Amino acid sequence: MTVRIGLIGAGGMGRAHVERIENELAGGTVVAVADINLDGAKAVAEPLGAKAYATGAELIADPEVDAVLIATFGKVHAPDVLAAVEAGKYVLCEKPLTTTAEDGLKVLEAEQRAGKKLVTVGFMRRFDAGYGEMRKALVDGELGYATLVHCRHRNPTVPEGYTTRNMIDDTAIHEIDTCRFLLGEEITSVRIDTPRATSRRFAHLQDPLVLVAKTESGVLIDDEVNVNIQFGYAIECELVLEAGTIRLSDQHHTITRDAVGEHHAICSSHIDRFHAAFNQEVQQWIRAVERGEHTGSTSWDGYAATCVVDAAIESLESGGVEVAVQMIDRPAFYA
Ligand code: ISE
Repeated sequence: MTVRIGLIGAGGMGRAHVERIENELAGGTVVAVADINLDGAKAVAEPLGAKAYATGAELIADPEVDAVLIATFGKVHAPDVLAAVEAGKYVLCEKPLTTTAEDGLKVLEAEQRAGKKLVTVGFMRRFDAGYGEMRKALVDGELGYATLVHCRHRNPTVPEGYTTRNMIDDTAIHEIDTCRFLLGEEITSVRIDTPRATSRRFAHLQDPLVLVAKTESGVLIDDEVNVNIQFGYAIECELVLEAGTIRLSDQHHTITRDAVGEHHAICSSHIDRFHAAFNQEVQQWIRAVERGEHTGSTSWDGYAATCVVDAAIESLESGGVEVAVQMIDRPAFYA
């Protein structure tokens, strides 16, 4: 069977997914594209012979769409995720699942009413080989348990519309999920530190900022979020265990030596840095949809990450105090 995918959101991320589904992956094809900008939807849909819609609701209602891929901005995810779940369709939604914990709860409730897990959140780092090795080392346990995780999340630049809130709910959310995934436990409190701001930012931004979090077992996480670092897209992560450390390597394949010195290329965005992880994520999702199964992170993961974001925003707005993360008990459905 070929999974007939409907894409909502014809921006850069949506187009990158179309490219991988049509040219790199097996088992799926994009049959419909929806975007609030109908011309944008048509520009992506027409070369594929796919249908174009101006709303996600119309695309979800199309009986020829088997599964839905949402790649719009976070704050408009909730109604489309809920509509897909209510239509009984599998949905892969880019992060954040929702931008409020309240909307996250609505998704959890709708999915439980549907009686099966239908929602996968696009936390693609879970499919990155390096993070996978780190997780395996933790599970194997030879180096003991984790005590600290040091993370750095650096973007070259961001557009003027990008807010300090987005540095948490759109950028740091990746480390929030990655640390939950690596450590296999929830984050219980969080605080935001605000160092001297770079002059290479739009004036409204607090850039960089550092998110400091603690987990149930007491692991301390520090995450430098720096969205105007200029030189490239750079993700670092070091796990400190009792008897060793594990550090994510850079993603270069070759090193050049010349008159300038020894150097290698640096990625420019998440789309190239995590290309292989995105491919794995979407390929596994297509295969799972074919079998009628869920794969990847759940809406619980999306909800839990949003609860940590909410606490971080509260800390930011209250001058950096440590804020306890509030979340409901994990329903047995997501055990
Ligand atoms: C973007 O949406 C991503 O998901 C990237 O991984 C992140 O680095 C960037 O800051 C976000 O805006």
